[in-house]
This record gives sequence, C-alpha cells and structure tokens, in this order.
Amino acid sequence: MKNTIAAISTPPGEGGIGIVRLSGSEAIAIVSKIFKPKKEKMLKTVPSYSSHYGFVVNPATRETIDEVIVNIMKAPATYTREDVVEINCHGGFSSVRRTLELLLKYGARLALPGEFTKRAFLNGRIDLAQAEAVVDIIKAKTEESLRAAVNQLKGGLSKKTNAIAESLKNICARVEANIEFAEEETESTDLAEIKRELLKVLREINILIATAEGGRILREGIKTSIIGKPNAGKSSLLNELLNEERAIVTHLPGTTRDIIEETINIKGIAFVLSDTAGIRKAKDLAEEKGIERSIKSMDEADLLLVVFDGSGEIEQEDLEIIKKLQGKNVIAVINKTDLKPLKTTEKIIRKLLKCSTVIKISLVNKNGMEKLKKEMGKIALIKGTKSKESIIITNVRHKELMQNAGELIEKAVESINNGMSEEFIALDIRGALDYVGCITGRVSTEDIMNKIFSDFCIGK
Ligand SMILES: Nc1nc2c(ncn2[C@@H]2O[C@H](COP(=O)(O)OP(=O)(O)OP(=O)(O)O)[C@@H](O)[C@H]2O)c(=O)[nH]1
Ligand SMILES: [Mg+2]
Repeated sequence: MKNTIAAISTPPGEGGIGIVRLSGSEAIAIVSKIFKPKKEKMLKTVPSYSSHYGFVVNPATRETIDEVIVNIMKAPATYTREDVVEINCHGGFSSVRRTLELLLKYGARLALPGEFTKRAFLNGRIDLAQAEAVVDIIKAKTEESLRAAVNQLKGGLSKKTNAIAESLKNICARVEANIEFAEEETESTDLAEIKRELLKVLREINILIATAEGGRILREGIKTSIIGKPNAGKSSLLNELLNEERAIVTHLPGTTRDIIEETINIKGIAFVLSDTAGIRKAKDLAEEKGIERSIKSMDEADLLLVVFDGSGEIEQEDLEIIKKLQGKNVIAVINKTDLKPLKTTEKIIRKLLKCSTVIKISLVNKNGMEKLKKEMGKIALIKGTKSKESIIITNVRHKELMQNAGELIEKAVESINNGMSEEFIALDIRGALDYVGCITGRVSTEDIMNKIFSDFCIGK
C-alpha cells in the first residue's frame, strides 16, 4: 500500500498521446527526477490540478526521451486519494515504455491490473460496486449499457444497498435486544412486527433481483443465434446485419463450420450475433463438430433467428430444427423472397411457429431488413432492458449476493412462524446483512477483491 505505483494507462499502439500514470506519496518526487520543465520550477510546490510542459530526460545519460505535459494532482482530491501524476507523452510504443522504465528505475513499482481503482476503494473514495462500475464503463458497447454503468458509478445501487443493509441492521438490533433483556420485564419487540419488516425488506430485494435479467442483457448484450438448415442464408443474414462481408457465403450447403460472433447495436442494446453451421445430418467430421456447436449456441441464446429458404419446400431438416425451438425466443425469418416464394412453405412455418413472429426478407434485394431489426428492437424492450426501475442490477455477483440474502431472510421469517428462539432469527438476519455488505464491500475479503480487480486492465 505504501508503494508508489506506475503504469501505462493508454492502450498499446500508435495514438495521439500515451499516458503514463503514477499514484502514491512519492509520485511527485519520482517524476521530478526524470522531468525537466521548460520553466525552472519545483513540482512539489505547484498547485494541484496544474499542467507543466517540458521533457522526460534520463538523469543517468542526459538523453531526452520525449516532449511531454505533466499533470499534477495532489491528495486527497484525486482518483486514488493519493498524489497522482499523469505524464502525457507522444503516443506510440517507445516513448511511454521508456518513460515507464525510468519511473520504475527511480522508485516506482509497476501497478497490478486495477490497482489504481483498488486504491480508490481501499482509501474510501468509492465502494466495491462503484469500482465494478468502472470496468463496466470501460467495456460498455452501447448507450444503454453505458448509462447503467454510469448510474452505478454515481452510487445508485450503493445507496439502495446501503438502505437495505440499514433496515436489516435495525431489525437485527431489535431482535438481539429481545434476547438480551429476556429476563427483564421490559417491553419486548413484537415478533409479528419484525416479520412484517423482514418481508418488506425481502420485497425490496426481490424487486432488485427481478431487474437482473434485463441488467445482464444491458451489460452483456442479447445473445442471438442465427440458425437454420444449410444454405438457408444464415451467413448472408449475418453479413447484412453487420453491413460487412464478415462470413464466407457460397452456394454450397455446409459452408459455415466455426461459429462467427460479432456484435451490433440496435436501439442502444447490444446483440451478440452468432452465425452457426447449418443443422443437418453431417457429411464429415468437421461439419459434425460445427453442428454440435450450433446446437450448443442455440441452447445458450437469448434469441434465435431461425432462417428458412422461402423458395423451397419445408424439408425434414427444417422440421428437426423446429422441434428444438420449444420454449425459446424465436423470430422466424423466411429468406429468398426474391425467388418464387412457395405459399405452402410460409403457411407451414406460420402454423408450426404460431407463437413466434415471422418476417419475410430477401438478402439479394435487401427487402425486409428494417422490419427484422424493428422486431429485434422490440425483443430488447420485452426483455426488460429499459427497466422501469431506476436502480438495476447488471452484475451476476450482486444478483447472487442478493439471492443469498433473500434466502436467509426467508429462513428468518420461517423461524418466526415456527416459534424458534430469537438467537436463530438474529443469526440469519446477520447472515443476510453480511451478504448485502459484500456488494459494496462493507464486508469484503481479499478473495473477492482479487477476483474483481483482476478484471481490470493495467493502468486503471
Ligand atoms: N436468391 C437468393 N439467394 C440468397 C439469398 N440469401 C442467400 N442467398 C444465397 O444462398 C446461398 C447460401 O447462402 P449462405 O448465406 O452461405 O447460407 P448459410 O445458411 O450460411 O449456409 P451454410 O453455412 O452452408 O449453413 C448463397 O449462394 C447465397 O448467395 C436471398 O435472399 N436470395
Ligand atoms: Mg453459413
């Protein structure tokens, strides 16, 4: 904790600028050793949040490494609550790397992934849920996922979680008071009232848990698998949705083998599209493996785009696929409507998939694509991503902790119903409180922290 850490905070490669960042009590002193400002000055005494122009110079050889701007931010009003210095180099591999090497040589230690943010947490500037939001902001691919992550960073979820923890703490204190003063004839809290309050907290927890499915989709996108028999036009559909010749398309059935995954954005929600191998009786081992992957992808998907060749008869292969669709979220896509479409084919599809939307398209003359995208957008809405609740859970870790807390509260309520002793009731409420506390890190272990911060990139 005492060490001053340093890392390159911008992605590797060529760019306008590259930033090397330091945090810790020695940050300014270390930078002073390798930075020669244009105008003579002591960095130690400059104001916080000031910028300084000059050069990074190797003190041992006097070699100038780069022309830079150094930003000084002084504790405690910084990202980590420690002194933070950012050196803006010209972007590129060498300049930032050599600057970092000098900093390490003159007393800094290389930061671990997420260590800057971990310090922000350990120094009490943000809680654990907010630290997790930082990763989500970095990884956000759409407006909606960004909005949810920023809301979490601003403390939306933390506030709600803390309020739940506070209620549980109060309830627990009252149950424990009953135990302590059992012998005395003081007025003890009515267990029926405790039960009512526990149920109220449980309702709030359940409302949060109910937002998690939509939240997961916001964070990770809607897993959308494009399936169908060989040659139906699945890869053509992927390419059209991406607006790019991403997958190989040929007139030969069995062209796609490996799954191709790409993300598109419809109405602010990410759709993670998988183009899969056409499902049929495989002709060779590679195709067989491909089809196994198609089926797996189908099982894991949130949404299936099932592609049919509308110019041909419905075949046994189509029927086999339709059999696998029960209980799934399906949009049936009748393709190749530029060719002479068969009325009977459409009729059979509408009959067998009467619970699903049917969209007719042609990938040759690009008909029907807007309709299809509109339908996909509707699914995004149905899946609850535009949740009415302002606080939503987007992280599986938070969901599981809430579920565990909810189970213990149910157990406490059951204990009250069964006339169990108050020690048992208090124990379960304490347990629930601990689970809730793990969300914001009021209760945290090295294990949890390591897992969370290992998701970060170095320099954040
Ligand atoms: N006429 C017509 N041909 C199409 C249409 N969509 C795709 N095709 C053709 O159908 C053939 C198969 O297209 P793909 O996109 O490779 O089909 P696929 O479903 O990915 O096939 P597999 O990867 O073998 O399972 C190609 O020759 C495409 O040009 C369409 O709307 N109309
Ligand atoms: Mg294909």
